[in-house]
Order: sequence, then structure tokens, then C-alpha cells
Amino acid sequence: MKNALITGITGQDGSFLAELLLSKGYNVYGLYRRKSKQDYGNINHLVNKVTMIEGDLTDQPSLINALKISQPDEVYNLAAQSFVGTSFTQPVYTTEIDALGVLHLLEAIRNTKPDAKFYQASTSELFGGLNDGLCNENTPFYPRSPYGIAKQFGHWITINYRESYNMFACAGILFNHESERRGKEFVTRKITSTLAAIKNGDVDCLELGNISAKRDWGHAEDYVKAMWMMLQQDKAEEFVIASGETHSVREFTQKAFEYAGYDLHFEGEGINEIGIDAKSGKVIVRINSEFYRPAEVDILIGDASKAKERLLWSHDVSFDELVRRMVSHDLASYKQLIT
Ligand code: NAP
Ligand code: G4F
Repeated sequence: MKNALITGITGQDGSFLAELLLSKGYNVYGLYRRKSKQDYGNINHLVNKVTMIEGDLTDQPSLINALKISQPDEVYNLAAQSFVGTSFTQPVYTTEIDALGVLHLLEAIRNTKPDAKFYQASTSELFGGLNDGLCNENTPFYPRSPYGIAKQFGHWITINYRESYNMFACAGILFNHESERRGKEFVTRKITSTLAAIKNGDVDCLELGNISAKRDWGHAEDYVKAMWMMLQQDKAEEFVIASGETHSVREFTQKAFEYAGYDLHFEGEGINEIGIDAKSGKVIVRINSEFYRPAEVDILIGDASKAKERLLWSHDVSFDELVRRMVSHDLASYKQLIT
């Protein structure tokens, strides 16, 4: 039986990965941060099946302790300050976790359990501003946020530890992936959770930023499978994981409201654009400049051909199905969500 240590186990991806590894018979250990009120986030349903170890990516002794306890065959580093918006308001904090945190962990593995296989959660935010076509493993990086820049350090230090110390260390360059477990500050979940509040008459309007931005969105459950597949290879390598389609925030919003029975049409431009429900004549989407970013990534679309050929990875959940699942979950659980 293999041992796996997951950092960021309480997050969206950590919870799906823990379920996947448990289903494969792994002993799963999870690094979690102490909170004033104990809450295991997305893995409240799994706490009896995994071993939780207190620690923080910025505190190397706690990482060494976690490695000593878990004796992992595989380490998945999913912990991060993962919200791009916050990386502009808390750039130093973001860099300490998303850049130096990776180095703390790699160095702890090198000294404690150097034969453990290591997965680093890299991101399509590395491609950032220069690319408007399909991005693959050979596309140059041009990050556009403190988050993207910190993640670029995490990406290269992973490759550097592989090349310097012969460790099995690799990075998955994952495009946006969402789910019913997504944090509510990210745009997809903000749309579906606010939609549920509007439908229940508690909120009048959804306020968004740049709705022309386009993203390549998939479902997180499909994407965590790729993380595991990367660590089952004989050789550590980077892989792009993406759906190969791109959609605007406007399209996501329109489809989400359509599933909930609205007929949403957009009028106007830029900050004055509004979304009107043709059935009721009410304005239900407005633009608020507060949600614009100082520097934007206008479009992302990924080419996962290498992963499809070499890992035999595929994704099952389409864009339409992703939107439908998130809307129906948030509508069904609205009363619990607001408590
Ligand atoms: P998420 O839901 O925000 O989860 C982040 C996790 O990191 C949480 O468990 C959080 O713990 C933990 N964490 C934050 N700071 C930490 C610290 N200093 N020490 C230890 N743990 C810490 O993110 P996600 O969507 O699951 O993403 C997982 C990883 O993939 C992240 O590294 C993200 O940057 C990367 N990524 C995500 C996407 C995507 O579209 N989802 C795409 C590409 C890459 P708390 O519960 O205590 O806050
Ligand atoms: O949902 P988002 O906040 O995700 P973003 O910035 O693409 O980052 C996510 O995906 C990355 C992979 O590419 C991950 F590495 C990262 O950890 C995270 O999971 O924003 C998506 C787009 C942006 O262009 C943003 O400007 O939506 C636009 N947007 C428009 N209005 C908004 C809003 N984003 C948010 N969060 N809130 C808005 O009101």
C-alpha cells in the first residue's frame, strides 16, 4: 500500500485528489492549517479516512515533521494562495507561499525522503499575456500577476531540483478547473452562488468585472486524475492539462442563468454593459470596476495533446455539463449555503 501526502487537502483539488487516492487504496495524509474554529473545508466528509497533520508551507519544520510522519511515496503540493485577485493586494504573502513555500517543501523532501515522487501544481497563469492561441508545454511564459510570477518560481524550482538532485519532481500546467467545491470568490462559483441568491429573492443583481475575459474551463474531478497519472510515469515531465475550448465570462453567465430559467441578454459596452432578463425586464448583471484586475489575462486556451497521448488522460465533463452541475448544486443547496 502506498502513502501519499497532499498539501492543500482542504481545498477544491485536494478534496477530489484525496477521494481518488483513497479509492486506489492509498494511505492518505493531509497537511492542514490550524484555524481558530476547526474546519476541514471540502474534506469534512473524509476526516476519518485520512490522517491530518498540522503545518504550513511557510514553516519548514512543520513540513519536515509531516514528511517524517507520512513517509510518502508521493507528495502532491496543491497548497497555495490560489486567488489571482488577492495576489495583487497581498503580493508578499502570496509569494511566500506560492514561490518560497515550494522551495521549503522540496528542500524538506531532499533531506527527509528524497525518493518520494513530487507533483507541483503549476498553472496556465504562467502563459498569461502573450498568447492568444493554443498553449502547450513549449509555449513561452509571460505571467501577468504576482500569483503567476510566484507560480513561475515554483515551476522552475521543481525542474531545478529534478535536474540538480535527480529527484522525481514534475509540474502539471493545469488550466482553470471548477466544481461545486470551488471557492465563492472565483468567477464561476461567484456566478452560480449569486444566481441561487437572486433566484431565491435575496439579492437583486450579480456584479462582475471584465466579462470579456476568456478561460479554458474543465471539471476538477477530471483534472486531479492527471496529477496522479503524472506520478505513475517512469520519468518526471511537465504536462499541460486543458479542455481545448475557451469561453468568455459573459458566456458562462448567460448559460448559468439559462439553466435556472432566465433569458439573459447583454447590452451596452465596457463598464456600462448590463445583463437584462428578457422574461422579467429586470437588470440582473452589472459591471463593477472594483472587480477588474490591474493587469488581466484576456484569453487562455490549452492544448493537452501530450497528456492525451502519453498519459491517456481525457476529460469527461463538458463546458455545458460543468455549468449545469454547478448551477443545480447551488440552487439545491442554497438554504444550507447561506447559514
Ligand atoms: P484552493 O481551493 O484555494 O485550495 C488551496 C489550499 O491550499 C487550501 O487547502 C488551503 O488551506 C491551502 N493553503 C493555503 N495557504 C497555505 C499555506 N501557507 N500552507 C499550507 N496550506 C495552505 O485551490 P485549488 O483550486 O484546489 O487549487 C489547488 C492548487 O492548484 C493551487 O496550488 C492552485 O494555485 C493550483 N491551480 C489551480 C487551478 C484551478 O483552476 N483550480 C488551476 C491551476 C493551478 P485552507 O483551507 O486552510 O485555506
Ligand atoms: O475565476 P477567476 O478568479 O480565475 P483566474 O484568475 O483565471 O485564476 C484561476 O485559474 C488559474 C488557472 O488559469 C489558477 F491558477 C488560479 O489559481 C485560479 O484557480 O477569474 C477568471 C476571469 C478573470 O479574467 C477575471 O478578471 O474572470 C474575470 N472576472 C470577471 N469578473 C472575474 C470577475 N473574476 C472574479 N474572481 N470575480 C469577478 O467578479
